[in-house]
Parts: sequence; structure tokens; C-alpha cells
Amino acid sequence: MLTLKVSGMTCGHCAQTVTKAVEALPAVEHALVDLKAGQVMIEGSADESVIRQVIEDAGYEVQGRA
Ligand SMILES: [Cu+2]
Repeated sequence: MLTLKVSGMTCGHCAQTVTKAVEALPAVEHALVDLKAGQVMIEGSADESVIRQVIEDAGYEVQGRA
């Protein structure tokens, strides 16, 4: 499992947007956003760089691994 620190997620809508964007990747099995912690947990075999790009494209900033 990969956990990334993501800034800019402030509400349930943000969490849903990020979850949907990441789960749209075929190699991602499951994504879970922890709003309070500002983290996204990802299960699957997708490349970290691809996941980061998808989150950035959705309008949020990836700060690194949690
Ligand atoms: Cu929001």
C-alpha cells in the first residue's frame, strides 16, 4: 500500500474527486482518502508517478509519501 500526503483536500467533495480520479487507473484496486490527515491510501500496482499525476491533474498537490 502507498500513502501520499496531499494538500488542498478540504471537504467530502474533494475526497470523492481524488478517490474517483485515482480509482479510475486500471492498476489501482482501491483508494481511500483521510481528510483529517490529508492523506490518500492507495492499493494496487500503479506507478507512484502516475498516481501523483492524476491527483495533480484533479487540482490537488501531492507533497510526498506519508
Ligand atoms: Cu472540497
